[in-house]
Amino acid sequence: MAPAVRPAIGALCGLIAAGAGLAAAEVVGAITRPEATPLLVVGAAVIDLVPRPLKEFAVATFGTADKAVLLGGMAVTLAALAALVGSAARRRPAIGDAGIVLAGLISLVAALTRPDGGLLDGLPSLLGAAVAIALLRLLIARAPREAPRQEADDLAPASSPNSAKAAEAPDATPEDTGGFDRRRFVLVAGAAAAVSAGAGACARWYAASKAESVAAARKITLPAPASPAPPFPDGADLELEGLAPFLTPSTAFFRIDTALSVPRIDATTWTLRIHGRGVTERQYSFDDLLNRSDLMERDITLACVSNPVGGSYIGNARWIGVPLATLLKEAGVRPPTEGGPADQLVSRSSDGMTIGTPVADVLDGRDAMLALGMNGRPLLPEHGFPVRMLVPGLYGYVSACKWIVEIELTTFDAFDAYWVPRGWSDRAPIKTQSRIDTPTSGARIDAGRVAVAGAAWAQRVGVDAVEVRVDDGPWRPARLAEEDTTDTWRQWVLEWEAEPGEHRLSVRATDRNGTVQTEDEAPPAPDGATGWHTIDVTVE
Ligand SMILES: Nc1nc2c(c(=O)[nH]1)N[C@H]1C(S)=C(S)[C@@H](COP(=O)(O)O)O[C@H]1N2
Ligand SMILES: [Mo]
Repeated sequence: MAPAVRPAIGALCGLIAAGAGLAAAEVVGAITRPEATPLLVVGAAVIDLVPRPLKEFAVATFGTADKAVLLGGMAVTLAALAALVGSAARRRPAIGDAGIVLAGLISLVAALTRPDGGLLDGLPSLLGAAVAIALLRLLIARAPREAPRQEADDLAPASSPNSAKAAEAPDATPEDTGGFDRRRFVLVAGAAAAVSAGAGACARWYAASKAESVAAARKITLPAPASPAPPFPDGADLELEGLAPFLTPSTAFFRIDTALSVPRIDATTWTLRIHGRGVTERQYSFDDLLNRSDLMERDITLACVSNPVGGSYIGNARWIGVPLATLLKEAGVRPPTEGGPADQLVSRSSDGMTIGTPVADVLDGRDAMLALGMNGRPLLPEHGFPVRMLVPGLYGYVSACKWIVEIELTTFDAFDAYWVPRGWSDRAPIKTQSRIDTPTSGARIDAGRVAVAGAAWAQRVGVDAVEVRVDDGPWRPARLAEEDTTDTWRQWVLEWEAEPGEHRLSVRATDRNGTVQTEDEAPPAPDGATGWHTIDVTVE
């Protein structure tokens, strides 16, 4: 029997080779495009491919940490596969090559099929795979071999605890063929691991500093908007403990998107192209938009269709932007009712997201905008810097394209936006909803007077009433905070004399048309959750 490498050593070789491959890819990616490195492109492909139920499960279980969970899961899976391939490659080096080629191919295909990708995006995957193959072969060739057990036993009696090989490594066993082999291997493997870790870290650091310099180009001063929003009325924010503030700070604003790494866009080179049916093609730079004389400022509440009843994927901010209707009319867009040939506006982002919005909604007089600012500052990268779209009354996935670079006028018949083939409705107005913020579900509270408070929204129409029900009691009207606009959420509070025991609280809103929020429970898919937010509390 030929001397063999132990499975654990093979697995270690596989791990180091995989790490070195990823590090090499990071180095190449840092120079070409950091978004095109294997973990990110494969992760992005996974996000695009997961079936709706799994995506819903991930959002429901991990919330906005879903991306970290995905990357972590991929790292663990990759490590396990690398160990397997490495240990198989001990006897059959071709298996090692094949495993890495396969991984490289998956990564290559993922990189080249990214909507924002170019041919250069294949480089990190290719070079990473080449480095991993070469290193795995080298490590396996250098790995210490154990003699078949029979021979080893014959040799064993000669070695004593004081012999050189036992002293050099505490876990050395009599099967080792020699200290020299082992030391060489430890050196080579250790060096490979250290160089990979160092190079990977440097590449990451370099990519991040490049992104920072792009962000520095963001030292932009927003001009005073021609149409400012009046300060929101006194009393729109009840300022109660546990109640979400009326205006959501940008850093606390929910973030929902498919971008594994936040696109870093240089505003000085950014352009927006408007084209398609019934328009004269136009192109705008960031300065074109910033210097317009018709900037408007509006408070608009943005909700995600994935928001479960009572959930937190909703926020309210003060946005500054260009009136989208004006911009479109300049390009010749007419509403379908006036003979316009397009009924769908498709916005595209730098990372290839497509979002379809009814042209009629954008042109019906609501404050649809291309937002340049959020809460008095340029947009944060996470929320779409340099420019995003907003259309009051529509869920984010059919209206709020971040990192927007293109607007195409087309029809709903001709084009399905990203989420439509994935099982979500092509039209999705925000449904009337209400939420109890305080007390929280499962809370233990003291008997006596308790402020039950939350928010309600019925965008475009306005909230006219909110009622709270305790156990099987009657619906009691809550006190409404002042209304800012019909496009913002509205706070409410009910003073409740809480008596000891277990209690169940429910809330429902009524809009200005007199329509009561439906009790029927619907999940987020395909077009938004419904039902009454209900919580249980213990009063002591
Ligand atoms: N480019 C891009 N824009 C996007 C998305 C996305 O995945 N990519 N997600 C949309 C969805 S589903 C929502 S709810 C809003 C969320 O905006 P926010 O992250 O700023 O809160 O952005 C929308 N715009
Ligand atoms: Mo969303």
